Amino acid sequence: MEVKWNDTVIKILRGDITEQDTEALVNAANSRLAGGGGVDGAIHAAGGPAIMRELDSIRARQGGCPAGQAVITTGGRLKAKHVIHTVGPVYHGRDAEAELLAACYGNSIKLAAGHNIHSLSFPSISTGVYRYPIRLAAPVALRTVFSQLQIYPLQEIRFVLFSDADYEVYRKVVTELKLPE
Ligand code: AR6
Repeated sequence: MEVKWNDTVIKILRGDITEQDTEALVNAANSRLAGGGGVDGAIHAAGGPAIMRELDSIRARQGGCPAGQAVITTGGRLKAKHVIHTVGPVYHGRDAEAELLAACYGNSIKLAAGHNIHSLSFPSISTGVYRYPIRLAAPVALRTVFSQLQIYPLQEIRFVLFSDADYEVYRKVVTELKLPE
């Protein structure tokens, strides 16, 4: 499905984020920026070793990346030129986790805008290994992106959901959501 928000086209689709041709992809990384399973593993596998080489130098410079923050690297062999690595919270049901999750989306858009990136694909951050329930994560993701686009109006945002069930949750939430004016 597709929604227009001011000057931005927002697409919600079922698919593999590594195949997206937006200028950048967002990766659901860990705070060591060490690679892993899930979408992180898929992005490194598809993009090749150039991504980890850049993460190695970021790690040497600043250590890892705390939850809620984001760093940017090349996309290596991906169609996307850049990967923005953000670190979601591990879900325990505390209030602070929603804020950290929102910060992942907000900081990713801010970093993209700062690098003159016009189109960006997001996975559903924290809802795999980090166990954030997608029914709770989807409204946080959507609300934050819609509101951040008022400050940084990118041309296109894609939410790329890996399963039919996740796609259905997003579709439902986006139609139900009272969007910021
Ligand atoms: N395209 C789109 N979405 C995907 C793909 C893909 N190719 N592969 C998986 N997903 P997860 P997290 C979905 O676990 O919860 C890693 O080991 C998946 O179905 O990748 O933030 C990192 O290194 C789920 O809905 O990320 C961290 O240690 C969503 O992506 C940790 O996992 C997120 O699941 C981060 O956990």
